Amino acid sequence: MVVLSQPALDHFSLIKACKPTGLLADIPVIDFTDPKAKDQIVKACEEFGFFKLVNHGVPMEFMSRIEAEAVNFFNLPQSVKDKAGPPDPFGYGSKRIGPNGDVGWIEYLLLNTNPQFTSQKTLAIFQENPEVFRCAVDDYIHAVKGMAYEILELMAEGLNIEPNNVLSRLVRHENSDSCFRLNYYPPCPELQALSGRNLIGFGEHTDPQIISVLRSNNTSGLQICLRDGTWVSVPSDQTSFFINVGDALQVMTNGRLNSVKHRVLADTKKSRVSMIYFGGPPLSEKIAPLPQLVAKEEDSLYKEFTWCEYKNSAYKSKLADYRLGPFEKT
Ligand code: GA4
Repeated sequence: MVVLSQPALDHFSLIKACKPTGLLADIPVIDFTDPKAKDQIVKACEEFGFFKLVNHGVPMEFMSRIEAEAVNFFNLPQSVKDKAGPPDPFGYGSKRIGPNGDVGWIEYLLLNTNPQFTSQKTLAIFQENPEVFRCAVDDYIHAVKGMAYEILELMAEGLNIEPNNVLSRLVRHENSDSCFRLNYYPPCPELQALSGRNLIGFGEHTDPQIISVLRSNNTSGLQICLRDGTWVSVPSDQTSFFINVGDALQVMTNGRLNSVKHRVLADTKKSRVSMIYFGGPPLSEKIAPLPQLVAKEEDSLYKEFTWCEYKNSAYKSKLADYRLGPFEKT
């Protein structure tokens, strides 16, 4: 990683554009209506920790509505947006990601999906157009949550573990610690002057939760890291969802499913809008490899921890850190 002296980009990370290379041509695509979906999901999550979901049944209207509202928000004057920030971790953020010095070419809104936790700051997000924006967010989250539950149930069936809600119940729980992120990556015309370099919108990381459901507009930028360490670009598809395995699911499956490392690069001309639902367990939930996936006690790769412990530790880390390290058995 190199930091170059293009004044506007002084504090941002630039990486050589020659590698990563091509598009991920054989990205796993799962048709939700296919009777073989459960086995394909497991295979994709073992190999990549990532797949694209088509025929998902979520109306395109829900996606367009929230995207339009998000664009409206991010186009508001800076002073208005700032009323909803800084993120604590919820609220509006610009450039700074997390509490430990990470930066990216990004603006975002982070929301708790549990309305019980709505703070004054997050209410400020909806200030300009409260009814319409809020409703678009609620409808979208509701639809995507339902889909995430179903994916986790198919996953349990594909893994042959019972009951089939052993994973989904954590995210379905009324105290599930789930959140929702709206990202806006502005175009960066200055980048053109630095041909051969890419600007990091959101640095490499894995998601700490169980499952992440991402949808973006038609601007590419998302890249995933394959098991051999190569980065590949994921072609954008605004009608589909992209699903990530999170750290907690890697632990529960004793490493069988892979929490995928990913990042986002900024574009010179087009803005990228993405929305991600992160399905997490309740804070008090104990996370450990599921006994059905561990033949002998000594095969268990991870120590047991509560989701609260994992989150506290995650919030002390930097984006690119390997957060599961302290929870591995030695
Ligand atoms: C990565 C996944 C989600 O976007 C997120 C991020 C969170 C934040 O932006 O506040 C974190 C990051 C994410 C992992 C490590 C910590 C926490 C920033 C950071 C440096 C909302 C999450 O849950 O973890």
